Amino acid sequence: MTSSQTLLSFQEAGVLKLTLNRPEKLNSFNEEMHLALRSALERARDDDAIRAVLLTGAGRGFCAGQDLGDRDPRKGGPKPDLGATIETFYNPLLRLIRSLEKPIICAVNGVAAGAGANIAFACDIVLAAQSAKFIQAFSKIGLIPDAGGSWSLARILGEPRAKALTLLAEPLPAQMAADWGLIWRAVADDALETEALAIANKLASGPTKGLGLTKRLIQEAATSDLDTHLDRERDCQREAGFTDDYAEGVTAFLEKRPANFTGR
Ligand code: LHQ
Repeated sequence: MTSSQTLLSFQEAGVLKLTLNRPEKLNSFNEEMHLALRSALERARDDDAIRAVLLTGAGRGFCAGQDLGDRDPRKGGPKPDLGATIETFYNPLLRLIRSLEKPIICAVNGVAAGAGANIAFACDIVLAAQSAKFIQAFSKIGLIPDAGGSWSLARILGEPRAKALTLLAEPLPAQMAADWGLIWRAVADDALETEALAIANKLASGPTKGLGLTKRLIQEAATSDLDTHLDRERDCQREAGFTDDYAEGVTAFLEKRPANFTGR
């Protein structure tokens, strides 16, 4: 199933596989790809049959951030309002990724630069091919790390590494990204697709409500105190306990058989 030439979309067994598809531009974002990705994620949010999303890139790159050819300064004209681009495209995308109550698996198949790297870091489980690298390319063109990068890098890595990565814009190899806790795993290039799909399939046949609430709680932890968070755990556990999947999980355990979760 293809929704746009710039984004390949394929749905099977509860997994929505999305492939950024501008390989000749290392899958950098133009408006069309932004809109296609946003509407695909909105569909994932609204369609109960979709229980996990797998995001990857076509060709040798994952995503090189914004298409820099879109605003060629050599053409003259007024200076662009990049804040408007962030407000219109990147911030809604990041909010969709983070608020989707279904797991998003990201398979970083090659270089991830600028917003491309930070979109990957916003996903829930990130696998990268050993040959992939992450580049905070922003400082090379006089910009600041966007797509949530200045937030996520500071939180995950702490100031020293976050500052060096963003100020120097040196490539971070996939294995080091894994060693630093920025991603889940670096895997052999030829194993990436299979391993990412296996994780997506596993999560798509999991207890979707409980997984979604888990994602939300882990994210909220960054900005809440323990007391508040204990209350949130109580509320979310109550919600999880009302699901059919909880009853099925316990029944399956007692009957010594694999659970058959339906996502309800
Ligand atoms: C590209 C791009 C690209 C267009 C490779 N655009 N063509 C938000 C708000 C508003 C505005 C600004 O930005 C943002 C957020 C951002 O993401 S800012 C950061 C934007 N991204 C970058 O600065 C990265 C630019 N790309 C690179 O530095 C390199 O291409 C990397 C390091 C990613 C890969 O290097 P190589 O493996 O050597 O590949 P390459 O440079 O030869 O690229 C291959 C082709 O892809 C090439 O086209 P060509 O026609 O010459 O074969 C590039 O021009 C094109 N391409 N990135 N972002």
